[in-house]
Amino acid sequence: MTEASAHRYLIALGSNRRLPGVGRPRAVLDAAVAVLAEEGWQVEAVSRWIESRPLGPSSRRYSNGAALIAGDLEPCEALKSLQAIEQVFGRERRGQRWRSRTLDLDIVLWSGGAWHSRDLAIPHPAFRERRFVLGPAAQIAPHWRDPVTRLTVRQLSRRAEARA
Ligand code: PH2
Ligand code: MG
Ligand code: MG
Repeated sequence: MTEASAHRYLIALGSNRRLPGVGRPRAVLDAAVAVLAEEGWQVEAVSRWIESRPLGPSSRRYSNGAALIAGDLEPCEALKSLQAIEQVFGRERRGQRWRSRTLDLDIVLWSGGAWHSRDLAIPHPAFRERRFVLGPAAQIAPHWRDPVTRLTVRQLSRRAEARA
């Protein structure tokens, strides 16, 4: 029998560049989920991938999705694990903010509630306005409650759709 994991995270996945050897953005997201599992995360649920218009300066469309992952890493260590996976997929952190990227893995919510440190804020500060995060997240974690607004992911998703 395996011990239950200490922490669960709702993460958002995004890609808007193809990666040689892997393929187009959707294939990058598929491959990222496989690497999450290889790195020891328990992948409990994965949304469908959606296509979305880029928010910000990039002109390429994104593939986006969400996943529920469990493990024993605390938020700062979890962020490092996700950033190491981004690097496996050739993500460069130099240069323009929000430049197009092969893989973006963001922590949206954490089972421990809110977290703030120098490099990391949970909940993700912008997730309540992002339909490309909330739509997929509502597929896999509709009842998860945002610790700040006390609204569920489904309620936040419906609110964002109504405002669009
Ligand atoms: N991520 C960004 C900036 N803009 N636009 C879409 N559609 N999807 C994203 O994942 C995204 C974006 C910064 O992380
Ligand atoms: Mg990111
Ligand atoms: Mg992001």
